Amino acid sequence: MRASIGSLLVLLAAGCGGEVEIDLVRASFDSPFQGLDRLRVSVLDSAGALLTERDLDPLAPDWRVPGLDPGSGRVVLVEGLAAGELRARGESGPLTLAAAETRRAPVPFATLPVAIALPISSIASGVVQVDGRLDEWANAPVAAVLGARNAVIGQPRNMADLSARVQLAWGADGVYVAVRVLDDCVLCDPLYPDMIIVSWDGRGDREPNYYGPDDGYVTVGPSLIEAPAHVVAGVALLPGGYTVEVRIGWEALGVPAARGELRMGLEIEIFDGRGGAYQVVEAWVPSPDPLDRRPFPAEMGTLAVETWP
Ligand SMILES: [Ca+2]
Ligand SMILES: [Ca+2]
Repeated sequence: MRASIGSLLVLLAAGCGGEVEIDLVRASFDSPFQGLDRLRVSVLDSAGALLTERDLDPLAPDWRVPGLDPGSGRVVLVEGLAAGELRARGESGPLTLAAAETRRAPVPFATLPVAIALPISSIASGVVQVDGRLDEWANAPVAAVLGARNAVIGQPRNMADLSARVQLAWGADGVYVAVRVLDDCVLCDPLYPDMIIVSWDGRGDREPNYYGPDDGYVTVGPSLIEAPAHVVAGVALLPGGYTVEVRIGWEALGVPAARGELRMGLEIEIFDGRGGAYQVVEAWVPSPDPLDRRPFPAEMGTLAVETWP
């Protein structure tokens, strides 16, 4: 089955006939619609304010959100719920909704422990420099978010205290990970440096209690970068947090360069240090003890390398 199902579209219709086709890209092995009793589509403005929200029939072939005013910086959030609990999620990059123009944009839509990487040529602009600055990712969709629900140690006071948005892509050189971390106290404790750790299981063979040659991790924060061979990372400080960019080469992942449709293991953890401890730690897929050891491949979430368009 092709991963990109063209019929799963959300049509955002502006006045005067403009339209953005939101193409919900799924992984071939994932069933993000299964068991949902509610599919909620929200359109937000660039400041995160809700412009419109509607429930859609999860079984319908496509959906229409009409009557939006033209504008830029619109974000489409697609959430799948079962018994009131969030099960699946997708989020577009900022979209421009113009009158009398039809465009198509991808939104990776997956159950929560699955994240989708799209071709970097489709979602990032220009040549990606792995320097921690995420300019190239300005229009890319969001593959995963970390927040209070991901807390495994402590609890963040709010999103500004500790949260993250993850964007994923792949290309000839490997898998790219871009993370925007909100942390309102960066570099507050030199003994407990703020950082993220990205871990992978390149072959997706889910070793239960050891790391194979296709598995590894990279540690990146404003005061440290520790990367194994064939992995490069960069970091940049921003007001209210920091941004991280990582490229994991195919050599580190132990697989040949992808042409699409690969399944791997992936984990992302963020650490917020202050006052002599890591006060809050969030893990994209909760793992046993992120301060004690890295998750083994069998404990990681799943990364789907997919093609689009
Ligand atoms: Ca960059
Ligand atoms: Ca492995």
